[in-house]
Amino acid sequence: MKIGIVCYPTFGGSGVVATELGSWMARHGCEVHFITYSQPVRLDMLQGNIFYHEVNVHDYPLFQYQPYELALSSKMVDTVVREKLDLLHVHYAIPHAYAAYMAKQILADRGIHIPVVTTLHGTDITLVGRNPSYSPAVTFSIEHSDAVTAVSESLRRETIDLFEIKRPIQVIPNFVEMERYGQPDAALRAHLAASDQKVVVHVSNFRKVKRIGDVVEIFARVHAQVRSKLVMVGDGPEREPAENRVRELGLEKDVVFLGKMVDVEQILVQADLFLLPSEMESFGLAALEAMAAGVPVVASQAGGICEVVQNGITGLTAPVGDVAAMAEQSIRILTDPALAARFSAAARLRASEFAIENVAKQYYDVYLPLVEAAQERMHEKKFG
Ligand code: GMT
Repeated sequence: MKIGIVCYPTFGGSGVVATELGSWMARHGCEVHFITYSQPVRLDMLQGNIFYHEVNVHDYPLFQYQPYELALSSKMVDTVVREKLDLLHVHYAIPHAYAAYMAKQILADRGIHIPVVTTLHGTDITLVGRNPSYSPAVTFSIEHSDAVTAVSESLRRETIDLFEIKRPIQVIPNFVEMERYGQPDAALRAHLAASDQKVVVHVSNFRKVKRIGDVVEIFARVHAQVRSKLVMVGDGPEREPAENRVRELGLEKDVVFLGKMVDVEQILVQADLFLLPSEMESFGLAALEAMAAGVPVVASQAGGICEVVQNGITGLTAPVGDVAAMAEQSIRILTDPALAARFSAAARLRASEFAIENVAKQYYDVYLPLVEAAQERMHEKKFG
């Protein structure tokens, strides 16, 4: 099968899911074509069956805003025709589902029927998509996709509540490659923290929804009672205010900002605790990755997090913004080795339920009947 994947090529969860799903499909005999504005950060171009088509938006002084959707639709049309693609899978509704709808119409005009699968990831619905400036176009393009998937039951429900969607939405969760999460490296651990310090980790794109301020406040309370170090991985608009707050609290020696990292698992396997106090989170891929590394999670009860982190089994959860509760929960885990070991084992076991080989297959099962139906339709048109 020849699949075209459209995604954001950055460090965000949707880009990671799209890239790793594409790599898995390529390893399992599909030809995978990424169509995006720059090469996805986690994409291994040396792996066979992987191709990359860059969307170029040409600057023209008349335009205050450059028409990316137009360039993307045209690139999709061009790639489908040239590479004889069987299906387009777009990750993140805005503007990808909309651009795919246009590409599909242009191709239909040329007698090519290309099925479009749209995967909803979260903020494309819960934050950006619901904005009245976008919602009619988002509703339309979701409704006109050939199949729609959402990464959690929570996101599926929210999509139905917020938009008038009649088309069924299938839940296919995020996934992990369990084999990537090996044993901790003693030298790296020694580099990150002193031997008597606990390592607390947070990974995100440092946007407002992540409540980075809460991460710092929770850690400040933990640090007052447990010798510990906070390792912050990622970058984004909330990093600077967080660094300022860390300085105000006098914690700069024990809080380290590592910036963006491709191999996050190297840090996760060193951690004693993972913090995710987000305002909203359709799934919480970062928490799942921590669990795959056997790390207990303390998180907010936002969106789909509770479908991943089992309160009292793989970690502990509290209402959004309840910094005191999350600090108390973190201290409990960090000071009770038996509890931490129990959570750690259960976290890894729970993560294995989201192993890529189980989840990627669910996407393939969505693709296959659509591709077969499209081929049949084109065959009928040609031969009557
Ligand atoms: O805001 C982010 O975390 C990035 C965003 C994205 O689309 O890149 O992540 C969303 O998609 C991830 C992959 O499906 C989910 O695991 C995240 O929970 C979701 N983020 C939010 O809902 C805030």
